Amino acid sequence: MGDDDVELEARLAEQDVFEPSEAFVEQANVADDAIYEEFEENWPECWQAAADLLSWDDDYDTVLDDSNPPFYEWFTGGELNASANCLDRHLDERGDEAAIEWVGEPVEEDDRTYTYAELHREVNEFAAALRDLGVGEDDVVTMYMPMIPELPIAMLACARIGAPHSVVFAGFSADALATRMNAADSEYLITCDGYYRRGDPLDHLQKANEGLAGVDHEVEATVVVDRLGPNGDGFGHDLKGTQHDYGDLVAANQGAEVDPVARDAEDMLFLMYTSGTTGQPKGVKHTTGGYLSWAAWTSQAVLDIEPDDTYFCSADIGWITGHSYIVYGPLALGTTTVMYEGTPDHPDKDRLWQIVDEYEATQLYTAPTAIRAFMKWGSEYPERHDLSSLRLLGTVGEPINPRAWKWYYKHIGNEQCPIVDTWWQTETGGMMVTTLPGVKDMKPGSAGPPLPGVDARIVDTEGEEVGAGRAGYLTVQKPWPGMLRTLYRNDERYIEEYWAEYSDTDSDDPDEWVYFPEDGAKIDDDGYITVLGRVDDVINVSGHRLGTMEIESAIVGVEGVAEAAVVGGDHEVKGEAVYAYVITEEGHAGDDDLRERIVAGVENAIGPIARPEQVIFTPELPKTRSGKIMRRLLEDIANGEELGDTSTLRNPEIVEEIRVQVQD
Ligand code: 6R9
Repeated sequence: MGDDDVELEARLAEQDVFEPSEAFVEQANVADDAIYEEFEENWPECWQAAADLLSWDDDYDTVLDDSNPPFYEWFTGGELNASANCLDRHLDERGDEAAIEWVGEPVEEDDRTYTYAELHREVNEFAAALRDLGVGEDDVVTMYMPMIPELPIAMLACARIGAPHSVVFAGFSADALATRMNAADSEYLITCDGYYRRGDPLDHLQKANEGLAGVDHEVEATVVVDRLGPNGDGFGHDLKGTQHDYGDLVAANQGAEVDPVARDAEDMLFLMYTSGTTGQPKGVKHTTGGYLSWAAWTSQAVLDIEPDDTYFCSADIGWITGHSYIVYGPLALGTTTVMYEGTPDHPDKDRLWQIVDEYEATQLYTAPTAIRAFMKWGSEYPERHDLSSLRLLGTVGEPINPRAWKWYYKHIGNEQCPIVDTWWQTETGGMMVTTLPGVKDMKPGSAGPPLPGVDARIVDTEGEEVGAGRAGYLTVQKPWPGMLRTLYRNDERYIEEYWAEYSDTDSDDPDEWVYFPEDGAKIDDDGYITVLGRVDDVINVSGHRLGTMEIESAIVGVEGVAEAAVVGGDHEVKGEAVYAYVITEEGHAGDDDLRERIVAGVENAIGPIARPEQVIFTPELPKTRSGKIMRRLLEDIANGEELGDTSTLRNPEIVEEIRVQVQD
């Protein structure tokens, strides 16, 4: 630690409340505290403010239809098109301004700027091509693509013709792709030949083709973007059959214009699969009117985005953060959104700061796991660059510890930028709990109060509100426009997963319905919420949600494994890491070979992000007398913590045997 850091720690360590700077407040999009009361008194009509940020082809009749909870409908009767809202309506005033600044891996020096006019043009051309391939309204189109501009182009092209997209994170495995295409009966895939990772070309089409082999229905067409050019020749891929080259399709449709399809506000804009407690991922359904207005309103109110900004979110579009806050929110507001390909430590550990400097980014939205890594690498990396263009900083994905918060505040924001710590989920569509940066003080470690009009409360197991300081469960007691509408083709599971816990599921009174995000939390006297983490069997690795069941079933699928239990253990940078406790089958040794096959099995089934940090072989798992695995105990072992009373276990002797392996 340098002298500066020592001084910073001393000065900032004591401080637990931070005010936004006057300079920020003066220009903030929302600067009046009265908004909280106004929205509460005027709920749900207050959400017209969000809908008003969009252009509607047909006005809506009702703000909220809550006649059939929890199947809420927003802005009913309204019609709009998401691609027209993100592109066409900006053309007159901002046609020549940058819509997307794409910063590619620094291999080819091929950064690209798309003005709104250029983006509009290519989206139209590709939309025409998709139609030619047979894509119709409501056909689900899957995208399996890394951070290349053709991904947002494809998303907007689908939105233009009313075809919902389902983006599968490029780091997911072939199996994960197949599972998601099967679950959605998706007959179209858009992918690419490969991409660069730390300077090296990586074969992606092979993985896509393996995934396609696992699809249980006919695939009408696959579109392949040529990202690597001659650098991909070594992979030897030839497009065959129903595979098309993206470049050829766009060229063949040069200058084509496709009228944006007027979609009902409640029509599906996209599906996004996310991990749950069971092995089967959940297909979260988002709609055109509610989702887009939520993404736009929160981008304006929380990220303080204005059209003249150059806004930079370092997330991947394969996750919800990228959907809402790289693509839809920023483009709906007509600003410049920066997307980058690669990793924050290549070619050097100043990649993000280099981008902020070069593009003069005004906001940076990133994840605590990244901030913890930056902190570890040291402040000399940001110090190499001029970061004075930044006006606001944000974090998302997991709780941020006060030390990391303060490092971010000082070394990236120069104590001038407010930080918004935004709690939300794939299911919520956009931000729910965070400070409004021009209005509220910040408390490091605490996300802040619920946004105006959001009725988030902390309750106990009975659903009763708990007092300040006590841990409980986070709930949302009123619907909001950006909420998921259901789990795709599975209304029952939608109710079971999110509502059953605290609702009277026989009632048609919306007051009896409470949304449960499966996070633990506490609240302080000022109404600031500190989110404590998941309370289900989902772990959060580097801000990514992984179901322990999914990982366990991958491990049990490996030859030689009899049983497995997966838990999250604390990790300095990743937040949580995967710990796998494994019982081998008779005749199989728990050796390095099996360990390697287990790691490979998890990577094949899910992807490298789910790779176990440790595989611990054990003859038994600690179980209660009723036969339940004591996960809490396995977590304590992973975290090197003192183990409490184990005498109620069926097999207490096993605990010490496992502990010695992990902790000593
Ligand atoms: C946007 C996103 C959602 C889960 C969520 C919670 C955790 C997200 C957080 C946070 C504490 C924050 N989470 N933001 N925990 N503070 N600011 O991350 O969506 O991938 O669906 O994950 O992430 O546990 O339930 P998703």
